[in-house]
Amino acid sequence: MTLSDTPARKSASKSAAAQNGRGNGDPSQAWIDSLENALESMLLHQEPENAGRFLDGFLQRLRQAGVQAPTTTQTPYCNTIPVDQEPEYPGDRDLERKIKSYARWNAMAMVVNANTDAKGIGVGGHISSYASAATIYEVAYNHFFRAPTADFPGDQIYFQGHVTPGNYARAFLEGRLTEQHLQNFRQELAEGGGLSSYPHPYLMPDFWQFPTVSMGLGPSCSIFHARFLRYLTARGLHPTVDKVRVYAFIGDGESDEPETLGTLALAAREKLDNLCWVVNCNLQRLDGPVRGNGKIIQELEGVFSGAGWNVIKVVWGSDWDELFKKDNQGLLLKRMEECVDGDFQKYTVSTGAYIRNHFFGKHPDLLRMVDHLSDEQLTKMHRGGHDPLKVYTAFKAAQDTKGKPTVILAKTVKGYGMGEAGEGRNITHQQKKLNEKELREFRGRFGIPLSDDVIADMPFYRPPEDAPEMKYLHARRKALGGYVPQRTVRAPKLEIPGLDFQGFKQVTKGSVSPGSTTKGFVTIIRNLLREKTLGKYIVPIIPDEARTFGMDPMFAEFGIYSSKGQLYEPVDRESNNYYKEAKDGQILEEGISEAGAMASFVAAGTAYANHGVPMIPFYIYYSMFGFQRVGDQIWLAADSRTKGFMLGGTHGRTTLNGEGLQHQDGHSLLHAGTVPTIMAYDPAFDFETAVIIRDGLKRMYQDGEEIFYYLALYNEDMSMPPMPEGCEKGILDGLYKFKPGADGLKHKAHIFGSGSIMQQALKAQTILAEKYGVSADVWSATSYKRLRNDALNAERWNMLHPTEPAKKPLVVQLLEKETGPFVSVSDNMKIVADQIGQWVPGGLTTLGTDGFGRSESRKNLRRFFEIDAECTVIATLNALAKKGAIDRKVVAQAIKDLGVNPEKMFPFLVV
Ligand SMILES: Cc1ncc(C[n+]2csc(CCOP(=O)(O)OP(=O)(O)O)c2C)c(N)n1
Ligand SMILES: [Mg+2]
Repeated sequence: MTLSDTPARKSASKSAAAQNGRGNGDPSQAWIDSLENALESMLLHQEPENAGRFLDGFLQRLRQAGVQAPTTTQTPYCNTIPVDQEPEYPGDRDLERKIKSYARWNAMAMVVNANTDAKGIGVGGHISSYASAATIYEVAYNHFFRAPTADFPGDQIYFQGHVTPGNYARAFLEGRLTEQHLQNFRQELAEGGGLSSYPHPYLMPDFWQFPTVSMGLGPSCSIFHARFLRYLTARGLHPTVDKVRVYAFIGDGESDEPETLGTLALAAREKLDNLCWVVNCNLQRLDGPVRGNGKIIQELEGVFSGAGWNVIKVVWGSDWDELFKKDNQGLLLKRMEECVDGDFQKYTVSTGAYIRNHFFGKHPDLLRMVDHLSDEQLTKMHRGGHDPLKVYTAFKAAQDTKGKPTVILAKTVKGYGMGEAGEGRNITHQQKKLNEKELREFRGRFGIPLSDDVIADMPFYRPPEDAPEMKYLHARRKALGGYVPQRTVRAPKLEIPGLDFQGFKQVTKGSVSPGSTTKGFVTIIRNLLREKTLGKYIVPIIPDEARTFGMDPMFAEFGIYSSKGQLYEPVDRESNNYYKEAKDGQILEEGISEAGAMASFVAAGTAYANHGVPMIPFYIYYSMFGFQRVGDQIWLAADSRTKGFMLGGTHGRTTLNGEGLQHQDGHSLLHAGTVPTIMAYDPAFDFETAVIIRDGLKRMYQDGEEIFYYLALYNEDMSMPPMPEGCEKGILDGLYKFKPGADGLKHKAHIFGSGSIMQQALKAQTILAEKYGVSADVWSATSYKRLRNDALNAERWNMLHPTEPAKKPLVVQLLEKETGPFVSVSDNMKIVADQIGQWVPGGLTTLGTDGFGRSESRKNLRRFFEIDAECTVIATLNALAKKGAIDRKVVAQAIKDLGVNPEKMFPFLVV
C-alpha cells in the first residue's frame, strides 16, 4: 500500500481538494490535476520523500515569485503514522491488559483509601490523571524504559508529577513496594514508612530521580539533561551515556507553563534525538478544558513542528481505522477538524445516541458510516492514547527517529474508567472518593478479581507470583535491565586537595594589588580546572556574563561546549582570549537563559547519582537573576539532591553601583536561607572563598554529602589580606574574629562585617578607636544561616531534654565572654543578620540595605542605606549609649561631625 492509499491521507487530500474548489469548473483545474498526477506518481513509485522535496521546491519558487505560499506546521487531525506503517505489537496484549488493570485498580484504591472518612486524614491524591495515562505508561514499562545496569545509567524518565499513584501501583505489582507502603500513600511519617505525594528524590532517594510536580520544570530540565548527556559523551566522561534516552511525560495543561515550551528550540538545534516527550492530551487540566474552544493537539503540533521537533500525533484508536478507510469523501476527518476540544469532552460524558446525533448526524453519509455500530459501541471507540498498538507505534517511531527530538501528542480521556465518578467530568482532577457502586463498576470494567463483599474495603490486588501475568511482568522488566524508577549513587569518591594545593595557596597568601572576591573566585576555578584529577569533572556554567566576571580568558583555555564545534572564524581569533567553541569544550555558555543554566546546573549536579560521574558544576550568574528569578528551580535542585556551587556574582545592594533597582541584590542570602540543603556564605576575602570551596568540595565529593553551596561574590576591588592562622573553622562555622580592636581604650564593642562591607567595618574600627576611644573587634560573619541553624538545633535539643546539661549554640559560645555591644553591617537586608539576634548577648544592632536599590556611586549608596563606616560608627556609639557606657550627646555630636544628615530619607519607603 502506498502513502496515498492510507485512509486518513486519502481523506485529507480529498478534503483539501474539496476546499480548493476542485470539480467545480474552476479554470485552474488542469494545473491542479497535473500537479496531483505528479504527486500520485511519486507516491505510487514509493517515493514519498521525493514528493516532499518536490513540494518544498515548489513552495520555494512560489515565494521567490512573491506569492504568499502557506507555511504549514499542522497536519490533519489524525494519527501521524498511517496504519500500514504500524509494526506488529511485540507483547502479549491480554497479559499486559491484566497488569494495567491491576495497576489502575491499585492506584485508584490507594488514593480512595487515603481519603476514606474512616482514616479521617483526607490527604488528597489524584486518580484521574493516571487513569488517562495508564496505557501510555504500561506500554513504556513493558517495552521501552531501560533500567540502570552495572555499565549503563538507564533511561532517564521524568514522570508526570501527579501520576505517582500509577508508578507506586506498578512498583507494588513488581514487588518493590509493600501493601503497607500503599496504605501509607501520602503519610510519610507513618510507621513502616510512607510514599511521598509526588516524585521527590529528597524524600525517596532510592526511588525517584526527578522532581516534576512543579509544572514546567520537568520538561525544561529534561531538555538540558538530554543535552548534558551529549556533553558527557563529547568530553569522553562516560562510555555508554550516548545510548541513554530521556523521556518526559507532560500534561497538556502543563504546556501552558512558559518553562514547558520555552526552550524547545534548543532541543531541535542540538538535534537531541535522545529525547522523547509525551504530552498526555486528555484535553483537561484542573478546572476544566485546556482548550475548550480550540484543539490543544493541533496547537501543540504547530509549536513543536515550528521549533523543529518530530511530532507524532496519536489521536485515534484502532477501532477508528475502519471508519477512516471508508471515509472516501473526507467527511469524517472534516467533522473531526470542525469539532473543538469542548465538543470532544462532551462526547466523552454523553450517550451513544447523543454522539450519533451530534457528531455523525451532521451528514447523512457519516451517519450511514456507523449504521453497523450500536450506541454502546459508539461510546467505546477509543482515543489513540488508550490503544497499546498506537502508543507502541509512536514510542517505536520516536526511538527510531534520527536528528530530532520527538514529541508524542497522545489523545486520551481524563478519568478514563471512572464512569460517573469522574470520567471526562470537569471535577475529575480532584475526585478522590468513589462510592461502593462506582467501585464495583470500576472493578467490573477492568476485570479485577475481587468479590462484592470485600470491595468496600478497597483491598489492593496482586496476583500470585506464579500467575502468567506476573511472570510476564518480571520477564519484561528483566529484558529491560531491571526496575524503574530507581536512583542509585554510583559515582566514585574524589580525593579533594587540601589548602596547601597551589591553586588555593595562590589566593590564601593574599595580594596587595587590588582585586574583588569575584576575581579571587575566577583564580580558584581556573586552578581547579587545571588540577589533574578533579579538573575534568568541573562544569563552569554561565548565562552570558563571563565578561562581567572576568572569565573570558577561560574561553580559549577550556573551550565553550558546542556540538558543532566552531564553523566560523571568530572575530577575535587573533587574541589569546578568543571566543573558542569546541566539540569537547568544557564551559557551558547558556546564553541569556538563567532557567536553562539552572537546568544544566541540576543535570550536572545530579550526574553523580544519575550517571555515576562526579560532575562538579560551578554556576556563576548575575546574582539578582538567581533566587528571585529561578527560585523554584533552585528548590528543585535541592529536592534532586543536586551538588555543586552557585555563585551570585555582582552581589550587594550598594557594591554593584550604578545599576539600580532591578540589579542590586541584597536578599539572595535571605532566599538561600529558605532552601534546606544550601550552605550559604558571604565571604569578605579570597582566602575565605578558598576555604569554603575546598570544604564544600570535600563534603560533597569526598564525604558524599548531598548538599550544595551558594556564595555571594562582589565586584569591589580591594587588596586581599593573607589568611590568618587558625581561622578555617570559624570561616566554615559562620563567624570568627578577624581583627581585634586596639588595646588600652576606654570602651569595648564588636562589629560583624560581611562581604565587601567588611571594608566599612574595618574603617569604622579605625574611626572608633581614633576619635571615640572605642576598641571595636571586627569579626567576619561568613554565614548567618549556618549560625542560626546551629542555634536552632541546640535550642530544640534543650527543649526536649530539659533535665540534661544544656547545649550551647556556637554563637553563644563565641560571644558570651565578650563585652558588647554587638553591631552587624552588611550589603544585605537587615533580616539576614537578624537571624542570630536572639542569641547575641545583649542583642544585635543591625545595619543593612532594606528597600529598592538606586543607580548611584558606591559611596552615596552606602550613606543612603546607612551601611558606610560613618553610619557604623554612629550605630556602635548609639549601642554604647544605650548601655549607658557613653553619653547620648556624644552620639549626637558624632552624627554632626561625621556629616550624617539625621533627617535623611528612610530607604525603606513603606512602613
Ligand atoms: C507550577 C504549578 N502550578 C500548579 C500546579 C497544580 N496542579 C497540579 S495538577 C494541575 C492540573 C494539571 O493538568 P494537566 O497538565 O493537563 O495534567 P493532567 O492531570 O490533565 O494529566 C495543576 C494546576 C502545579 N503542580 N504546579
Ligand atoms: Mg490534561
